[in-house]
Amino acid sequence: MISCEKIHKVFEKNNIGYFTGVPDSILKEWISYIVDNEDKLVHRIAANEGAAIGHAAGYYLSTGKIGVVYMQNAGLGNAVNPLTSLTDNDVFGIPMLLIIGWRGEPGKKDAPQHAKMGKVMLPLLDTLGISYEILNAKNINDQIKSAKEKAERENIPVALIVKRDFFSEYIEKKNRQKTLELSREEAIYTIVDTFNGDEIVVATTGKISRELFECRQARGQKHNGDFYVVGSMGHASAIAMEIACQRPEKKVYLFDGDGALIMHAGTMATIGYYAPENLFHIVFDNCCHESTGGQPTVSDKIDIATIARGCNYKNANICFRKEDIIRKVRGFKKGPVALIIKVKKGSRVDLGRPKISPRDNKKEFMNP
Ligand SMILES: Cc1ncc(C[n+]2csc(CCOP(=O)(O)OP(=O)(O)O)c2C)c(N)n1
Repeated sequence: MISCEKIHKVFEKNNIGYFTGVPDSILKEWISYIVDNEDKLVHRIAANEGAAIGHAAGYYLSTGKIGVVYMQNAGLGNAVNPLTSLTDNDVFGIPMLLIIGWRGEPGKKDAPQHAKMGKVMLPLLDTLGISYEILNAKNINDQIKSAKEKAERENIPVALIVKRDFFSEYIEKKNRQKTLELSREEAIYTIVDTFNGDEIVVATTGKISRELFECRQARGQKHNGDFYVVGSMGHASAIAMEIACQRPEKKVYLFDGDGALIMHAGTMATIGYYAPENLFHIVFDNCCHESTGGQPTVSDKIDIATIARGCNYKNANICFRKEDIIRKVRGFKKGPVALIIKVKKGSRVDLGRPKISPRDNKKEFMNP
């Protein structure tokens, strides 16, 4: 294990002060440290990991210095295009460091959506021609120094892989909690309690799917109307839109998060263009990536309802209280409409994961 202070001393010594990315729970402590120290370093919260590569490229192009891109290995998928067509030495040759959290490490227990990338991450980096090292607390000085030197010498991205429990606990200094009443879980229960049992719900990655699953259990309801998009962060919207287009007789609810929505926000334009009347896009907006440790998103300063209207949604509203949620959801008629529910950060410590496998979820969903 290593403390966040210690790794940052090493970054400072190597004149590295630019950090961008999308969070991962393995990197939780370290990203909290970065957020707390934004007065001493540059931090850009990226929409997705591909965009983070773009930010670090822009930083290098304008300063000649290398930046650090952090991500969960799931995000390597989002980053492959800029890693092959922007930073690669066959194209522009742009150096940077990639710090990648290793989910789904073979032999370690993890959720099913991480198994494949966990297995193929190192071969994928080999295929991309990206050299890597697995970070080791004892060698951290040498590893960061030599990765930086290699990146600069060869004009390439170099990856440093982080295994679970690498960073020691870091207690956040900044209080990032908003003074909001409603929890995301309460909001989910409130909506589910308005249902008549015939709806389809497509739920996004992370705790939104986990809370919906537990809500169904607690209410003694079946899961066969729910599709839990446990991986593929940001793509629940595309899945829900198509289901709504193909099943016009059903009301389709998309349970989205602000982080997931921002990650692939372009799908809002596609939804607005095809405009399925039976699609109701609910965004649980806690201004953070709560599922990976509560790191901020940029949603605090953007107006998702206005974006939805600009994307040709029929209507979009923001609400804060249970009574308003009930009124709005009961009033849903013609979609696509968006309802942005402002919820506080946090969740139950004993929150479980869907006990149904993704394949069984698919089977039940397709044969209700
Ligand atoms: C491509 C990709 N990048 C990162 C992650 C890690 N991840 C899982 S859930 C999550 C946060 C989602 O935030 P949001 O949609 O706002 O929902 P919340 O957790 O706040 O309910 C992140 C970053 C991932 N699964 N996939």
